[in-house]
Amino acid sequence: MAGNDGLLVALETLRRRLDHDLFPLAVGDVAAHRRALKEVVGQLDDYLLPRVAAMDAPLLAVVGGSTGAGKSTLVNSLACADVTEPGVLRPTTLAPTLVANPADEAWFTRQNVLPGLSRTTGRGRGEPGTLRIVTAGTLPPGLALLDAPDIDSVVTANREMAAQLLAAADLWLFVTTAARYADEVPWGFLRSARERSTALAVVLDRVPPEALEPVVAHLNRLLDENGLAGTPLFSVPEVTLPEENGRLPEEAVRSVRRWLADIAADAQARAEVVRRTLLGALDSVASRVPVLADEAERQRAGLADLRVSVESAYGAAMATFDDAIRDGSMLRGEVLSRWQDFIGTGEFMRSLESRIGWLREKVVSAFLGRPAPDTQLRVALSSGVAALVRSAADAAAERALDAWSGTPAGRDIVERAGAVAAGRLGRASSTLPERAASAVRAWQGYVLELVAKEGAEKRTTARLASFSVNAMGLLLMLMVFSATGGITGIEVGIAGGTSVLSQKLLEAVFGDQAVRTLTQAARDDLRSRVRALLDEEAARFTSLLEGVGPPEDASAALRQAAQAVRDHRDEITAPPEAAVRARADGR
Ligand SMILES: Nc1nc2c(ncn2[C@@H]2O[C@H](COP(=O)(O)OP(=O)(O)OP(=O)(O)O)[C@@H](O)[C@H]2O)c(=O)[nH]1
Ligand SMILES: [Mg+2]
Repeated sequence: MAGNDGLLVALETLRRRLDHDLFPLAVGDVAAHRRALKEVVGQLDDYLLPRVAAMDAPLLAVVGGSTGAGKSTLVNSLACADVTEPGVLRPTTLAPTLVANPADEAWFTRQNVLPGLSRTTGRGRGEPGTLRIVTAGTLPPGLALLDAPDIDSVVTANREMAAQLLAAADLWLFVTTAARYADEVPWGFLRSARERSTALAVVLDRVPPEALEPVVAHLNRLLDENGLAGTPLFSVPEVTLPEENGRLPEEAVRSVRRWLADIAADAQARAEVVRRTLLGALDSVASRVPVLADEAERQRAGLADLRVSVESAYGAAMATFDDAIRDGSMLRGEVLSRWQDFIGTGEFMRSLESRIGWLREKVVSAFLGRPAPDTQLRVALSSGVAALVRSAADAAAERALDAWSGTPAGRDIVERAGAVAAGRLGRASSTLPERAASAVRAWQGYVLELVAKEGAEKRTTARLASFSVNAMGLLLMLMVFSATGGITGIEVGIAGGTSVLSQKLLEAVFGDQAVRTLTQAARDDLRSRVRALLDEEAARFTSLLEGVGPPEDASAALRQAAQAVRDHRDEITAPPEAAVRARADGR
């Protein structure tokens, strides 16, 4: 049947879209979302894709239910052969056994249905995680039975396997007993069969003769109340099993056998069962995928939040640096003492401000005569700036790590990075001092170039020569850290004095407009170098987010893929006669 090619393509597209790691972060109830994703992927692989690709393939009836309900016994009895092992220990069946007519063996042996389970054959119990395939000529061709592990024992793997198998079934043969039929777990499965409109029949097994009538009545009522009215219900009496084979006598399973044989023999009935379950599964998948898309979006938002918290931590570090270069604090301490060495004595400094003209001569001679203090001042400036960058980066690292550790998603990422890396993340990186020092050196080189260029342009070469490019450069560096306000009291006399003097000297050489422009250029250059250092620091965090999470268009693509499945669902047409009947009814 080629009429459902569009649907097959839509399903294949959807399957590819689900192949991403959609939920890597601990955002919301991520375990539940991962489970939901696994279920949808499972149903596509195990059932929808192989079924839509081969609508005429044999029908798979999965025998599921509580442990000890008699599933394996029932399968053996229906196959009239010991194809699977019943047992007294609970649970007995750990690996599923599929029984098919030899004519259908090839379809099931090839990894069409349930491709994730490796196939085994032969006698004995299969290994958990495998699918044992056996043949029985007594089963009609066109319909295979699958003996599933239980849905309710203490073995988690069994419950998960049973759920996976039921999701791969064209038809559920749900086995319960007179003792267990009102248990909650089976009803959870039965309701999900109803929600997905899976073709279903219930076998009430091991019924003591005296209980038959009331239990069947009650079970029918429960089916009714759970929206499952009309579900075929078969009862199998509790009998003494023959010692030689432990199988139920033919008359006990006759009604079930006949019902299955009728479906197997009638292509139309079989197609109707397949169609019903298939449409239900298609609709269910199409409605579950948009929920996954929402969650994938939430994951991306979680990642974006983590990025924002890093940006804000390092943004704050940049602001700290900006404040520090503007508030004059750089011009205290070591820089101030070196400046005083450079210019003369402390006393000399204090007498400066009113006597700039006189001072200029003094300064000129100081520059000419004493080259050493200018190097020391530069070193002092350089280590002052480097220390500032380091402490800002330390604070940012701590803040970013705190922010990440405060959210489950962030903790997740940090944990993945490993304990050692996480320990390092909370401080500035070990190479930062060196990189900061070299950035400051590069900046100082840039400032000297600025001064040399400005001098050449202004034809102030003669004047410059007397002050020297180095000395002018140094004054300009000091200007970058001079207060544009904010220094008060005694500091004006010291730190303020430093900058006032620098400014006067520079203005004397270049003119005041040029000094403003040069100062701005020098400050901008330093800021951009520091910005680059901090960006590299921030990248230690953001690089951990690279490639994590769904791609940008994942959610939209998922919704679109689900919609495409919905758009093509009607390619699963009713069998011809049913269609004719439907039309005759005016539907
Ligand atoms: N007397 C009697 N024993 C039965 C009947 N049906 C099943 N049993 C026994 O009950 C036990 C459990 O039956 P199984 O067929 O292994 O049950 P199951 O549903 O496959 O159990 P799990 O594989 O654990 O999920 C076995 O010892 C069977 O021999 C019955 O109608 N009469
Ligand atoms: Mg069993």
